[in-house]
Amino acid sequence: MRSPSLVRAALTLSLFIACCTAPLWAAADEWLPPLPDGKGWQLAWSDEFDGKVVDQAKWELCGDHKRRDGFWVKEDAYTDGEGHLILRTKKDGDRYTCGSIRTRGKFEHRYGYWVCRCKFPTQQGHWPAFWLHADSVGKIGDGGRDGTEIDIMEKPWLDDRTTQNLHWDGYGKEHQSKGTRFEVPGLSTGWHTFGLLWTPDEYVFYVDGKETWRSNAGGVSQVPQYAKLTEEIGTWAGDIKQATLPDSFVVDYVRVYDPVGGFRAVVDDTKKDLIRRAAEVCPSPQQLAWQQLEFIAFIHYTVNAFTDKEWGEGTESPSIFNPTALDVRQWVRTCKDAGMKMIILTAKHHDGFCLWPSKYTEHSVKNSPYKSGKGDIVGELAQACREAGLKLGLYLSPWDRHEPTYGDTAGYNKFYKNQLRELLTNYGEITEVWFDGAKGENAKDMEYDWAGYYAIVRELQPNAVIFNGPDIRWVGNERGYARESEWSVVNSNGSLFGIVNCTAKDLGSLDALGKGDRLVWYPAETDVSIRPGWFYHAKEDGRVKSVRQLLDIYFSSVGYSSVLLLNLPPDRRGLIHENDIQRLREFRKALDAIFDEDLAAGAKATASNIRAYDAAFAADKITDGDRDTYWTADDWTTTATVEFDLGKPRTFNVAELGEHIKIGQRISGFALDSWDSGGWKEFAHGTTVGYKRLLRFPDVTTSRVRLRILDSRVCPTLGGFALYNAPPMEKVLGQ
Ligand code: FUL
Repeated sequence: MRSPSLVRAALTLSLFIACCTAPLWAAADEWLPPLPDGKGWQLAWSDEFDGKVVDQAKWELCGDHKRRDGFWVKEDAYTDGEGHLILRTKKDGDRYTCGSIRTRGKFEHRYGYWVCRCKFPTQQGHWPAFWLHADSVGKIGDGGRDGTEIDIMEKPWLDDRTTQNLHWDGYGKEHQSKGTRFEVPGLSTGWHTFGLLWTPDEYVFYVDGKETWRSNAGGVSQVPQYAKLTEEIGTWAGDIKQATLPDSFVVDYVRVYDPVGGFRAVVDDTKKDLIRRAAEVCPSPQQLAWQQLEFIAFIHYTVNAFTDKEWGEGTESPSIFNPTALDVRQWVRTCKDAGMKMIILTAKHHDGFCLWPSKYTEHSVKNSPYKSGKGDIVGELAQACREAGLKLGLYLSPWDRHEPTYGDTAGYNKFYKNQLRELLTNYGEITEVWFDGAKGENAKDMEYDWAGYYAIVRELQPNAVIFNGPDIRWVGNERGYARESEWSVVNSNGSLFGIVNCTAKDLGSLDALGKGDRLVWYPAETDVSIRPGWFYHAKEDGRVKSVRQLLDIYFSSVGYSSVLLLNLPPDRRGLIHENDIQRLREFRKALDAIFDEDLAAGAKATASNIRAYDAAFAADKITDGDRDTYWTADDWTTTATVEFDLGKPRTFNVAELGEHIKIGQRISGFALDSWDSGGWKEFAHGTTVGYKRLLRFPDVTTSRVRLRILDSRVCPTLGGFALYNAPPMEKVLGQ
């Protein structure tokens, strides 16, 4: 009993009180767990123990019968007339007895905030407890969902220790449990509150309003349960013979609160609903296959190589296009040796000059000296890629400064679609179609028929991904850097081209997703040139990016779940310049040296939570070398730890993480710790993971690594984890 009459009071939100019409009753100074904005608590049930006797409309008095080393007897459960329940422990002849009450059959309820205020006994040999039970705890087969013993407080010790536990699947062979023990200074004297916030997804335990433990072990009970206040006698609590009796466990009140409108109103709140929907967006098979390419090449080639321009005017004569030693096989070899898996060629850049003999224009290779007008660079490259096992992508600039119909929406769209059909029909499999949004300031006004363009790609190349269309987005800059938090799930703004504002700083946070009414999988491609320009300029021969820059780009693109599209511009000969080739060789050498040996391969992995205790989702799936198997946790387990035992001390300075993105992207915060002389020490952290997250850090030597997932949507997944020891680059490159 706190106050003889309950007063109408502020609960968690004054706002709530202001707009509420039903009377809400709670003790004025009651602490209650926070609820989402706009939600409030209301009392569902309580006993303040104000009566002269225990209210048997609320409680069943247990006994008389044996319980452990003593007996539960009804006479040991009574009220003191001052607003308290007394559960007495006494010696009665040669037997020890104690009190126990429960609400079975009188108040059975699921979810809510359950709290009891109590004062502890002072003698050993018996222990007080406040717990929830259900007759179905013994049912086996659905974990603890069909009933769990929820021990909100058990205190078999006379000092300041206490314990909170969950038990399910009966008490026999199938019994499962999880719990925590801890100490609260001052707990053994005075009044204290013990609370449980039980939601459909989780249990959160509190002592004196401070969270002490949270768990969803057993899957969280979904059935109504009854409260129990008990004393028990047993050696667990010491020797009862040494106790000076009687002794008592005093309870001030038990209260149960529900969120106004029920838990579903809180749990299914908009944010949680958004989180679930965002977590469930998955890549298409084409997007997944594209992501796995990781590192691909861009080849920018047109009349610009001969005019030393970046954007041609469209007025160049085809006769200037005269590569004397053009060798697509050299391009393919260079890309393949560098580890690139696809080449995207500018079949037509803004100047309108076509690298294939298009029947829809004279502005092409067919009127150039190249192979006396008999050449077809798209065809030659397609053939060479096929032979080498590389994929081919094509860039067809919508902005065409040569084509006379440009500016006439109907006329030009027809022309463009014809060209697109040519390219997508005559050259075998095309894996990516690159739509460029660039348009000069003075370009004639016209509307591109994006829907029509995309439809042609889908019709002719159903396995291709569309860049700047529905499948792949631009990372937002041409410097080679993805975002710190790169989410592949975004909310489309409804436009066809680009579908989001690709340059926005934040595209994927819950805030950025807004209402999430058009959630789509839309991963980032990072395009950057190996030189300052996209096209070849002899004056840039000395400005090929350094290995250090390229590594930085790699870690900032591939290492942030993006695909790296690195541009290599052939020169006037039609060859990739020696300097670029040399740099790419060094870059490959550096990558090979870094990723030479995964020091975490086969490491013993253990996780704090395994989905449904299913071995198919166990932590060893992370280090089994198979990215298609993965570890995951129960739904709404948004934090977790995974420990990797490397077997022996290892030194490393690069880590790699990968989610199982086939089923969506979830992780939004993580940290990595190393075991260091008796304690964990953080050595790296990050936000999103996605398909692949690479981290670099100073050398760490340890035999154990811990991954802490700090936050994730619904539940994390992890398909891969690796550690590497990158040697000093000077050593690799012999500088
Ligand atoms: C831009 C173009 O204007 C550049 O010339 C280059 O092709 C780059 C990849 O895209 O929008």
